[in-house]
Amino acid sequence: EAAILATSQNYPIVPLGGGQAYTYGTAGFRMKAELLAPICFRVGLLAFLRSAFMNSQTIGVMVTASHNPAPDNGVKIVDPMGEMLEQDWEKYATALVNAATDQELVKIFNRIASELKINLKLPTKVICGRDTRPSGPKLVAALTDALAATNTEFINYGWLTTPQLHYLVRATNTEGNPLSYGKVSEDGYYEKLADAFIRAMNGRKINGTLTVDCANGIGAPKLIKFLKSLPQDKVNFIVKVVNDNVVKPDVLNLNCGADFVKTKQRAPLSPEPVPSGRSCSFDGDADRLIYYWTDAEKRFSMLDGDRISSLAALFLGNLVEGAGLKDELRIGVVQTAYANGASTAYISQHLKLPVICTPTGVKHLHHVAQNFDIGIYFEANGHGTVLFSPDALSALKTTAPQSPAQKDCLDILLALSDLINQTVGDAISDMLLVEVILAHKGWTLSDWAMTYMDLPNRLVRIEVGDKDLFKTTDAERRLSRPQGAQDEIDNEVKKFKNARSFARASGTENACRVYAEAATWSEANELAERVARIIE
Ligand code: NG1
Ligand code: ZN
Repeated sequence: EAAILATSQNYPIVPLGGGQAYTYGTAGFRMKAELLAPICFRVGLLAFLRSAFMNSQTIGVMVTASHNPAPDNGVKIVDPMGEMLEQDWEKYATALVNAATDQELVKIFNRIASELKINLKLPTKVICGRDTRPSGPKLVAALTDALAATNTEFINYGWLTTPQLHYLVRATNTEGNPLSYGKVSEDGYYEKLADAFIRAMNGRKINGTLTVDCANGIGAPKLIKFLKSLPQDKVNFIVKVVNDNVVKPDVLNLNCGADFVKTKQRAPLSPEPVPSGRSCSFDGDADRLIYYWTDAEKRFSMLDGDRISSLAALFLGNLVEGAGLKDELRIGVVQTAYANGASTAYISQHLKLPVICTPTGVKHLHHVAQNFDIGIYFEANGHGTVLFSPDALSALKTTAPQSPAQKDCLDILLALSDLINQTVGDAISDMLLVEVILAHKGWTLSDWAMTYMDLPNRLVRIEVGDKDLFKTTDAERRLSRPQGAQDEIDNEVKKFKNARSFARASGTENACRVYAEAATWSEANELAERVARIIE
């Protein structure tokens, strides 16, 4: 306690003006990096409490601002199984960070400990990673000070992608037990992926070169390490890594990366695209993935999170059928309201798989996906993964194949359960999944895009006086407040064919978002503008 009080003096919290408080949002705490050191110190205290509360299990802390501009940074906590911090604890994070003085901080710290009956004498352990932002080391230093003040064992892994940190947290907590997630090292992560990738390929060949835009972020050096660890005699995977400048801080996420490609609906400004070449983009911490190509006429086509999700659903559904487990394993897909309506129709009507819609933010999707034996979830922005339940894993391991074809399906499914990150969306792992599927199907990106036609759509960001006036129901698809607004939206939607539109307050920015889709581009635009006028 004395140590906390003494160290805390070095990290005075900067009050936000206008009665505003810091909040632990969808992505933890995220803002201009200058404000973050005291927040990281306090998040360190919370990580200590969480580790003690979880009976000395290891907790992770990731320092990153993902796809946001280089001057931003952020910090978030990873739970023992590699999942995001349990939602119930977000309020404790918010309470600690908003304590106005050092004394109040200690008071809140003690109040949380006694409220949750946490034994503060237990040994505790925290591991951390950070992206390539230059502000990272100072923020990790603040975290280190908090962990020293609480006598917490601490490993700083330095540069990691976000999903690598999630991997390491789970691997640490399952080390030496039958559910071991892999070796507790960065190399262990590459070994696990490389081995699973080769098994999942099952002798198939990959066509052509894949160009990977790493957003000038952490994905670049990590992807290069992975490729070095991949035995080239076992799989012919030719990758060209571009936008890999992690030395010049201001180019991070600048005119490149998954968020740029998805929101601007265009290829990165550089390099010049190879006509009809296969490309994909990671975001700044390598947890999002978007595929695309530009044809000889310079027409751009994109395959986003909804496309990855429906591709995975198609392939996994066929494998489960081929493995003879169709009646045993429940496959389902989880999306948000931003998923293109054509993808929802394709999955539910053509693939005949259940689709569930949840509020925005991967933690919501993740939890719902866990209710399936094979739960596929992606946000349209390219963040997502596929979860295999313990029942699914044991069925795959214990089913005795009656034919070589059935054995192949079982082997490939098991390989995919190792290849696909089970903790969080992972651009490297998801990219390998897509490459496996395309190789098995012998598909180009345009073959993949032909599975269905996306509905034209438009997303608009609207500055509003107070976004908290906007409340939603039905997984954010309808407004319950302000009163009457939803009736007005319904009234506009009615006037268009195949149309859908909704408005909600952003969870990460001080703004509202309006989404609209319709049968044609001009109608989607027109509908978005009309609904935007209702919101303004
Ligand atoms: P908000 O700002 O709540 O719409 C955005 C993205 C989400 C999610 C979070 C966290 C859209 C429309 N929204 O949320 O998908 O990724 O950021 O990064 O893309
Ligand atoms: Zn990210």
